[in-house]
Amino acid sequence: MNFTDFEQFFYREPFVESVTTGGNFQFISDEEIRGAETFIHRNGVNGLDTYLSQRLDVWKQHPLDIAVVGSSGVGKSTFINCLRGLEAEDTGAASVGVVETTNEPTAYEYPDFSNLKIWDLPGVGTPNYPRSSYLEKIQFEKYDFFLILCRTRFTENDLWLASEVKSKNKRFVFIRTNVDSDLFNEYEDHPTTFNEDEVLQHIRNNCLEYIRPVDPTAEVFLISGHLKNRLRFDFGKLTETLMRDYPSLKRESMILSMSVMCKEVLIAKVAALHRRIWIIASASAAVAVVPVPFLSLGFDATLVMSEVEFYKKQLGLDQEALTKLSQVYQIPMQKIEKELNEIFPLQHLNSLRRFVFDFAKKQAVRAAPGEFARYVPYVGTAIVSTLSFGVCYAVLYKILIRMEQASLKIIDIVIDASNQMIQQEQQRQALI
Ligand SMILES: Nc1nc2c(ncn2[C@@H]2O[C@H](COP(=O)(O)OP(=O)(O)OP(=O)(O)O)[C@@H](O)[C@H]2O)c(=O)[nH]1
Ligand SMILES: [Mg+2]
Repeated sequence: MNFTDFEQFFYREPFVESVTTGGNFQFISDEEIRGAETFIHRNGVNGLDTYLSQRLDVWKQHPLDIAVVGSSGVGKSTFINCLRGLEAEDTGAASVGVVETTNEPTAYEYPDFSNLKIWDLPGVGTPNYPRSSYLEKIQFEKYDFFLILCRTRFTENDLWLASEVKSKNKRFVFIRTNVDSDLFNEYEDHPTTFNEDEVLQHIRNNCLEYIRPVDPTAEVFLISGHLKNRLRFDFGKLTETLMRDYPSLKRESMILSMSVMCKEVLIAKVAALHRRIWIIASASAAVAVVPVPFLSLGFDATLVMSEVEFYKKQLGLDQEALTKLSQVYQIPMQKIEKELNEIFPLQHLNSLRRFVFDFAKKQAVRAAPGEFARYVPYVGTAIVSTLSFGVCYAVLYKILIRMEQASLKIIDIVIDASNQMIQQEQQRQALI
């Protein structure tokens, strides 16, 4: 598809469903419905735009503190860097190495979202951190979630911590790091009978034998903490677990703070971003129903543009994220550009403002407000029937779904590249 064909196709494309969620979004939470209804009841439409725009940023005020715990050398710092999308040598990365040691609790913020902190904590049972004073010393109460890491087997101290966390009704998971090097060693030892799935199952069973007496339902996630392996093993399932079961705003905060690293995170992000669209469309319409002379299109450009830029960043399609990806997985930028051409050409991604305005103008001609009737009960006909609501909704929805497809494509490219890197590494090792 050439560039003009893409544009024609994009503008005419009907509302397609999200690829990752199959369109199965929970549109509006009860809290949000009540909030908007109460506001309109008390104040009418005036000021609704400000009220709703503020709602968009509420997740940033919900701090989340995740604790990463484990004995020295199990790979805590490496794992934290991987979660934050960083390699050991990147600026702001946690120090990693055979002699670097976590001596006291250290917080690592997410590059763009300071509300989410990952804490690198010393393991239990060292001279400075005996069991008797451990919980107090690490300020146990402040953490929302505990990730307990081991490299070979979970120790008595790890299991003690898990039972303490459980008894205080906090959440935890067990993580077994270094499975990449275990697999490699197994391959070296038994090249003729080697079977990756069997080895992984064996490691899993071995860990569960230790864990289950403490918690019969506990799971263990097998991972490699190295960034290039983050699409392998149980990393996706682990991030899914990390995003589940918080009160709604904390959950939104967790989802929007994570870097998009696998399909599981992408699914959660697209659903969370989709839930914001009606808010922006309503805010934009609330401005439009109050007559503003030069806003003939009735379209709150600033709000819409900042949301579209937010999508780009959230779904890992900004220049910085793509460049990083191209470096880590050794994928030439031209390949990324070529693959994205049919979905969302980089040209458009890099000059979104022009693209969005062009799209909004074309969309305004064919807007069909009836499509949005389901929102009438929440914000009223005065808002939903405006051209602004329809245009805004269509623009945001279509761009979100397109970016979702682009992000999925990138994940596929990365999986291929990562498999190739593994094969090359195995061949290189075989020659040594
Ligand atoms: N192959 C492989 N190596 C790993 C993995 N995780 C960590 N390493 C390596 O193990 C070494 C120790 O990792 P760190 O992340 O520094 O371990 P730590 O738990 O932070 O150690 P302390 O700070 O001393 O408690 C480093 O050389 C890492 O590169 C993994 O999943 N796979
Ligand atoms: Mg460390």
